[in-house]
Amino acid sequence: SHKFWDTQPVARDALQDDISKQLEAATIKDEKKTTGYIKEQTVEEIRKEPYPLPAGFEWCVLDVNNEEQLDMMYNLLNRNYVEDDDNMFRFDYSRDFLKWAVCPPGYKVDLHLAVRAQKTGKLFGVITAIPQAMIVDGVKVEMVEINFLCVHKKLRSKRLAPVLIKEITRRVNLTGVFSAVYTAGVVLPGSIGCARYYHRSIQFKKLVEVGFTRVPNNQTMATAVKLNRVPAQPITKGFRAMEERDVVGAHKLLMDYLVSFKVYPALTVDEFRHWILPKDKVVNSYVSTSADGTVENLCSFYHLPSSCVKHPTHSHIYAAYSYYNVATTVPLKQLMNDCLGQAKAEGQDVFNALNVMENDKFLHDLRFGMGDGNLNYYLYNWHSPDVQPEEIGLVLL
Ligand code: YNC
Ligand code: MG
Repeated sequence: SHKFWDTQPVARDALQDDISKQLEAATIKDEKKTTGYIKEQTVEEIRKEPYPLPAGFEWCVLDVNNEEQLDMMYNLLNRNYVEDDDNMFRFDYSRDFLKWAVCPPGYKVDLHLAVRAQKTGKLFGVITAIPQAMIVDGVKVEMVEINFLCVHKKLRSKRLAPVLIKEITRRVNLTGVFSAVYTAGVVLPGSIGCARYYHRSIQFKKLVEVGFTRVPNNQTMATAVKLNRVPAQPITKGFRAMEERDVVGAHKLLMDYLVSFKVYPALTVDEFRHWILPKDKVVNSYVSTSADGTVENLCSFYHLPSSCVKHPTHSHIYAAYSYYNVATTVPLKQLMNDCLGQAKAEGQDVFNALNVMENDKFLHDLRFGMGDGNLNYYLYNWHSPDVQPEEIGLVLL
């Protein structure tokens, strides 16, 4: 049972429930009532006062355009954010990445929420929300994306996370938004689907040295290195970095493509420009166009290094994460192979991709290996049918 989550407007996990509940879910599907609020609310009925914190702590917001406050957020996450199961690696989102991730068009500083010690001002917790309309089973709904929930290691298991979640929810609700989307490695109530990470080695030798991967039993280091080579030059004709002049066409290409998925973001042109236009060491994107400039193919990845927590010489694994990709005039596999080449040129050690959208079409042939651990997709206060990974058209950072 979940002391906190059982009180929240999220779908109950059919797998953990009894058969009558599953039948109930099936009935809802038959009536085609697959999507809608779980709990109807109005702004007027939302609590006006912040939730209380334990003695000695207070709420604050983080202005990430202020270097000192950005540093505080960066340091909390760099030391306390997500680690792998063996505690060998920890996400090290860069400062520039964090600014980009929490400041899309329409962002609100009030939703970059933190908990600090009253006396010292030291940060002990953070959670962020950014606005994003989503399409769920064909229905458009205003939502926020929740990310960067983190509690300092010294304050773990003291029920601070539910307070952070309740307070961000209250603040979001006061803006007239009542639903949210988020992903997490852990299994919690409210999951609508589950995807898996796959990893493609680029700097194979380094990945072995840091303990991220191993030389397969039937291979030598030299053969493994050879097998993981990527094209030095793109195969796709006209493949180049995306530019401002491509934005409108690439936006149309992506949105026309995303319509085929059950869950995807309803990106405006401005949001698309923010998320996809290249930003050094943050996000890379590439297009190819027809002679008249029509964007025909698009691929992209974002930069999320991990610290090697215990390694004596290697400080980081540099990882590219597959973002949004659309291939219309070349095979997706070819486009992504070109993308791997660019990731290598950008200094990446590994290329990661979820088995969402059509990624399954290239994962095997391009030598991606299955990771351990799932990424669960969640909706807060919005009914959705369960979705298979290939029905998900959303990648969160
Ligand atoms: C988690 N990741 O189940 P129950 S992902 C949500 N997301 O509640 P305590 C989580 N809930 O089961 P700790 C969660 N992890 O009793 C744990 N919980 O009902 C639940 N890790 O709280 C948990 N970042 O404070 C339990 O736990 C309750 O001290 C226990 O803190 C948890 O950003 C955490 O993995 C994750 O920093 C902060 O372990 C801490 O352990 C930590 O005693 C490393 O909490 C970093 C890490 C999570 C990354 C992410 C998405 C978060 C989504 C949050 C939910 C948003 C709901 C929608 C809100 C807006 C609504 C509108 C409109
Ligand atoms: Mg706690």
